[in-house]
Amino acid sequence: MPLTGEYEPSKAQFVRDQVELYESSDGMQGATLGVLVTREDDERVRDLPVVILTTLGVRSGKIRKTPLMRVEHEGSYAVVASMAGAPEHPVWYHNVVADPRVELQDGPVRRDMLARVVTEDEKAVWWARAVEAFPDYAEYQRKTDREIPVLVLKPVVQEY
Ligand code: F42
Repeated sequence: MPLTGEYEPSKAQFVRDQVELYESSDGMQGATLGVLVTREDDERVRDLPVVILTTLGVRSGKIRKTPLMRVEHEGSYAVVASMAGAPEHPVWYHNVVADPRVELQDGPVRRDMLARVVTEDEKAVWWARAVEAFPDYAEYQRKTDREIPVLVLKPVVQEY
């Protein structure tokens, strides 16, 4: 069941713009982030895939939308509350902890999902997948004492 409510765009212009472009182009535009990736002796800018997470504002109850790096494995996704290694969690993380019903848009496909914070071995597996998808996560974790949370999203199975 899709989340309902009034959409409140982010205060951050680049976030608002990317969400707008992503949604208005049905995920065909604004769906990547240009990242300088250095691997062994190869360094180049790669366009890495981005998804849009929709959450319910924990205070406002409004619909909030956040671009995040795409980390997918066999139909499940991880979202990483990295906030570029800032000392505090991003606001969207608190929204999801308060209400795990989220929507995820991956390109043209939007799905209802349930989110769960993962820990220990399960987190280690998803963290490795996340760093593979977006190497900067490793750098972000190195630069902060905050343990960067990882949440796994699984599609909601419609009961009939
Ligand atoms: N951020 C990540 O943490 N991980 C990523 O993988 C990631 C990838 C990414 C790719 C592309 C891109 O353009 C941005 C990317 N970001 C990534 C940044 C991400 O989109 C967010 O900007 C960032 O994580 C910060 O999230 P935030 O939720 O803290 O955003 C702030 C700026 C924000 O939008 N604040 C809103 C505002 O209006 O100030 C409030 C949003 C909100 O949910 N409010 C709550 C409510 O009830 O409505 C109340 C919250 C409260 O406690 O007051």
